[in-house]
Amino acid sequence: MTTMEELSTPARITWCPGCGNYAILTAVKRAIVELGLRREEVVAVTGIGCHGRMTNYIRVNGIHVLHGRVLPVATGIKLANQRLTVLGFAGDGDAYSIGMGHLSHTARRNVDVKYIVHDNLVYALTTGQTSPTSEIGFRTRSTPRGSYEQPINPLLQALASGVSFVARGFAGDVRHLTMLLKEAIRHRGFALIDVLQPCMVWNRVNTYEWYRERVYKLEEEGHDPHSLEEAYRRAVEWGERIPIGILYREERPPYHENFPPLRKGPLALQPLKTPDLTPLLKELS
Ligand SMILES: Cc1ncc(C[n+]2csc(CCOP(=O)(O)OP(=O)(O)O)c2C)c(N)n1
Ligand code: SF4
Ligand SMILES: [Mg+2]
Repeated sequence: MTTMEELSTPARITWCPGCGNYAILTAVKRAIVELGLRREEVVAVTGIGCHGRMTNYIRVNGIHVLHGRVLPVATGIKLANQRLTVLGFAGDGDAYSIGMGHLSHTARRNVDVKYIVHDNLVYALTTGQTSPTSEIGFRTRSTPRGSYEQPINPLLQALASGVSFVARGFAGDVRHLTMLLKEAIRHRGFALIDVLQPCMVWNRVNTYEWYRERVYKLEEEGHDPHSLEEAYRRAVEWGERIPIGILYREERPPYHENFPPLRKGPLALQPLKTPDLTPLLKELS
């Protein structure tokens, strides 16, 4: 059984003090420990951004990929070996800007990967520009007079794309986030958790205090996560009240169960057959 200590790495953590990424890191480690997963069977895929350092700070298999390409790489890993638990970590820029197209296709295929979006409503690593989730009026270096673009709603996008497990977490509540991660990992199929992640430097509006005054837990209000209609109704809530918890979950077969080449088991465990090309080469010569 993996312990919290075994999941730590000697890397010096360079996130700013108070950054919401610390809570996400702790929750992920706790979820792995509490689910009794072997760290050798967990893979973390990270995009480019402050969140991308997750692979440096957690001792599981890790790959740091191109900006916006977390889901294609995570899909490839899962299809090669379904025994692995594949966790994708992306920023709001990564996931909902350059990587947005991948969301719909991973969703419709129901690939069994877990997508954790560190949603700080800003491009942090590149020193503060608006992201697709920045609110109207949000002042950044790229929008000194305030953003004038309508933000996207990631939960609505996920529901409309057919994501089979849609949740929102808050980095100010590690215990609740751990619960969400455990449920997402247990879910058979694609799971998205959009995590409200305060950034201490580039977002002085959506702070821990700002969220604490607004977040409420869906499970404490009798929300039925099996109702798509209910999920849509909750997903549009923002401002005075912001729901966290599991918005929607649906049971349907994950991609690898329908994908014909995988019926004989994981590709990684199938024998390598080198075809005899001699007849073909003779025919072509
Ligand atoms: C293909 C490509 N385009 C642009 C960039 C520049 N870039 C690096 S990180 C980033 C955005 C980071 O914002 P986000 O994904 O929200 O991550 P955060 O730093 O907030 O965690 C951008 C645009 C890049 N590295 N690669
Ligand atoms: S800039 Fe923001 S997101 Fe990046 S490490 Fe600092 S607090 Fe965290
Ligand atoms: Mg961001």
